[in-house]
Amino acid sequence: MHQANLYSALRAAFPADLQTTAVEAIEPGGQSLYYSWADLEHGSARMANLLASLKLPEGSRIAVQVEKSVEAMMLYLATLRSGHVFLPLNTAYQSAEMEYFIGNAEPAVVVCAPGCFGWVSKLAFNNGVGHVYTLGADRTGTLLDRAAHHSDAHQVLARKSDDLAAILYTSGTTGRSKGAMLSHGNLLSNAAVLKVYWDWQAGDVLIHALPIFHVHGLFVAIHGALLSGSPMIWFAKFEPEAVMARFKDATVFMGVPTLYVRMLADARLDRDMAAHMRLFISGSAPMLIETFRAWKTRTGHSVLERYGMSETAMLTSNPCKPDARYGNEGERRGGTVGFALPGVGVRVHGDDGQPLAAGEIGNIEVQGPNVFAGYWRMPEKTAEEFTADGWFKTGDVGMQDARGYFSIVGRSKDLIISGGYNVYPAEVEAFINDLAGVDESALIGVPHPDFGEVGIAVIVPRKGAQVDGQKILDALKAQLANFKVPKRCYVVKSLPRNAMGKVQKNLLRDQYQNDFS
Ligand code: MLC
Ligand code: AMP
Repeated sequence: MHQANLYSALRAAFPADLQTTAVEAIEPGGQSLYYSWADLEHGSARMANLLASLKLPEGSRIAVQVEKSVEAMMLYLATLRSGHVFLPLNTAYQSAEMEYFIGNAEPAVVVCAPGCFGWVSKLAFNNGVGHVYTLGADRTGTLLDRAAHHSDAHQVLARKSDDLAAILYTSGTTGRSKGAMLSHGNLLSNAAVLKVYWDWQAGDVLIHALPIFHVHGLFVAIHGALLSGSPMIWFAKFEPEAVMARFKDATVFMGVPTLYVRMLADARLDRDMAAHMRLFISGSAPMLIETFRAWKTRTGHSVLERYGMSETAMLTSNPCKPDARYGNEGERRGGTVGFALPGVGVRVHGDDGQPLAAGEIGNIEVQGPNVFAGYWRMPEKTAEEFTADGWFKTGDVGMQDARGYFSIVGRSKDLIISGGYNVYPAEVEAFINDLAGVDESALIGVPHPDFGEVGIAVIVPRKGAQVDGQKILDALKAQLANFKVPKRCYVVKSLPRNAMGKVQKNLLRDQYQNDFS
């Protein structure tokens, strides 16, 4: 049953000549480092053999908080092939956040950046983790040292379709983060659908400039390229100028809207520069129609916007080209997220659970082979997020027009999406409320020209306490991932509340909506 292991499916798509380039990694100084398909196969085999030598129970969690590198991708592939569960963690997470993830997921192995070994290993060993390795962006660290002693041949472990491949932590509206459990079958079905829908071809070259600890960079981008045997041009960090300079050698680019906004800010972006490109894809956050139009005017390309989430991978997509099979004429409509992907059920229901007609706004619910198996060790939370007839409640609010295009118009979950990263107000507010002198707080999302949306904090001090907004921000910076830290903090006498006593965040959002305009 090898075929159900996602790695086997990816491996089967590698080109016949394994010595050709699979990844051109752009080093910090600008020089290129080339990895062949054989390097991916053998490098991941060595790491898989290292994991096998630890004699871990099948399905052990391998938690990874490292800078982006091709070796980090190999570690993901090694985890798949050895039948364990990959648990990627944002490099911005600090110790309180890491402690929660490690305590909750109970990984058998933690891999961290060499510079973080001191505090991460302490946390890990205190939580019963047996093995801690390091992996640096410059290919240093104990993971590669140890893996080098192992064979570069490895028999991929047989997996069933519903065996777990990865856990992605995603915060909840209340309480702590939940680990979305994704199976080999979830990920492979989604990758296979996107391969056809986005018309991946041998000859495509993907510019990979996203982080690899979330769905977009880890699954959508990497699976897309590997499953079509397409090489990648690999940037550890997004730099607009360096990325645009490689459009001439590439065909596909994926980014969150902020990346497009930043490239548009460069006056050199024009049709000539983008002439070799076939497809620009955006997702993870809404792309403003102004950005969509500006990109079309400057480059001649209509960005293909798609919609997905950690629990489900990709759900809807604008078309890549006209395709009668899917009943579309190929038009990519700005401001929409396109059609339900083949095999994926997407519906809009009212709060009463009844289906809504075209054009009516309601809750987006989904179903399909891509939908996750549930939240790690949280059966009650999992049950709450599904309807009685088995559809997953996305927490997104939207509509479907008469032609079948879906649009996301809001969220029923209290969530801010900033530069493509999710910020859960409840989590940040809990940290703020614990600070000295704070009585209560509200974190709200407001429009921002670069990040699309950013969080700002509105806080009420305790009676008689002197609270300084900047000091609050400094204190948060020391405890929270940087993208969760509010961009501004306002101290007020009270928060607006409705008759039920609930904070009226909509009024606060109205009040501060032009803060960054
Ligand atoms: C960085 N900062 C952010 C931020 N990124 N603040 C808010 N939101 C963000 N996204 C902070 C920095 O710490 C810094 O703070 C200040 O803002 C300026 O940072 P910068 O130098 O401009 O940031 P940079 O390093 O260039 O990163 C920006 C970015 C990055 C847009 C390249 O955020 C990014 O890679 N975003 C992509 C996220 C992503 O891949 N999402 C996919 C999720 S999957 P200070 O205080 O230090 O100055 C998903 C499902 C799906 O959602 O459908 O795909
Ligand atoms: P995450 O939990 O990080 O996977 O984020 C998933 C959420 O990102 C979704 O529930 C949506 O709210 C949002 N999202 C993803 N893609 C889009 C898009 N194209 N437009 C609007 N929102 C999006």
